[in-house]
Amino acid sequence: MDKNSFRCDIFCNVIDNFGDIGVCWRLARQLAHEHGLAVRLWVDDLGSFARLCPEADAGLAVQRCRGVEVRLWSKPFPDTQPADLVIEAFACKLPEGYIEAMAAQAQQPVWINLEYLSAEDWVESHHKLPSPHPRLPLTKYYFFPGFTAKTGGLLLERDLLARRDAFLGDGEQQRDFWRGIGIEPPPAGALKISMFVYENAALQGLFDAWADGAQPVLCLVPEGRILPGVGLYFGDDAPTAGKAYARGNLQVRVLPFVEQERYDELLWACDINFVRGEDSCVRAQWAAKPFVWHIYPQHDGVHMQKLRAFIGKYGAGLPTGAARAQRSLWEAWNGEAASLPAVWNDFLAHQSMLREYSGHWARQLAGNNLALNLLDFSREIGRMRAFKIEGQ
Ligand code: TRH
Repeated sequence: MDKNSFRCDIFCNVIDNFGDIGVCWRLARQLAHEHGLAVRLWVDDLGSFARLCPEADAGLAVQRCRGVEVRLWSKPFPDTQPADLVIEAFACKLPEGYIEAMAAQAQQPVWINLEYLSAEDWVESHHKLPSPHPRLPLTKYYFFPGFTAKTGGLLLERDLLARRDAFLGDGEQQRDFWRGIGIEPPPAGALKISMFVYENAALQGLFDAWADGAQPVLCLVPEGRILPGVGLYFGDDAPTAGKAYARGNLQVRVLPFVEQERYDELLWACDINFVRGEDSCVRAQWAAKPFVWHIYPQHDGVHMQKLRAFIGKYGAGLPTGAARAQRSLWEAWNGEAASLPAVWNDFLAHQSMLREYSGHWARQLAGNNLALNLLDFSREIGRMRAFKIEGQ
């Protein structure tokens, strides 16, 4: 790392699950690897981080992982020189002392609040809005990821789509993937489905549809919150990674949680992906396969508005029948009363159209790259004029 590199601090407060750290870790790597920034990732839960990056030591307050300096966000916060670019992820509230130190810099850092992803229309008008500090001469700027040109776009590594296409075009890589997870490559006629979701009562009806269906289904379930539901269906009160189950035409394999960089292969290898939260949902879009989104449930129910906003944007380019099939399954999976076998069969009937469209959707989004937009915006704010972005 060049000692003159621009420095970036990313702050991540892990609320629950893996989405907050998932997005921050992905962004940190991208800024370091593709744009030459010296990145420090401050995270308050190294245990969660170590699940995504198993080489990390959850007991170490300072360590280097994959070209990023990973630091424990401890309380009290250590005295530290603020970076040139400061990214507060998901309004996580920076340490007071750090904010004071930012204000005391001769050249003030660019301070960005990176927000959650939403397809709602209001995002466009809130993207890049300034928020002056009430007391100090500092301004924070809101930066919203999104699906339209007037938003910050989505995280996408420079080589991801080429790696995906190479994987899909190479039988040997695919066979290696199946061997790597300890499964014989499935026969051509089997429908391969990945299932990374929250607990969901609708699972039982869906498994019934697959068990009774005409086509063999291989369902790959990374360990996580849905496992008790899988165990309930198969009468196993201790479902764990490595276990296999079968009923009728359905086979289920429970997979270990893998490091973040390997999760994409699972999405590429499957025909249909069930995903959740934020980051896995974006990865499913880059995988360009039909997918089903289990949105992160919020107490006040606002998640259903977010779900409908995305369904509206995504479905706008689909023919009516396919759009209806997608909407019905997504709504049923997210808690709307419906007959799961019926909506599943309708979805499956539109599989080839949904597959074709998912490729079109990914190509359309790929030009709006979040990391590039973030760096361009940082320069626009005017404090990083001399900043040379690598890789442009
Ligand atoms: O874990 P999540 O449910 O995270 C959620 C959401 O982000 C939500 O918006 C947020 O508010 C909440 O957390 C607090 O789902 P998400 O976003 O898909 O993150 C999962 C991460 O885990 C993603 O980066 C992919 C990664 N992953 C692996 O690294 N290995 C695996 O084996 C699997 C299945 C996932």
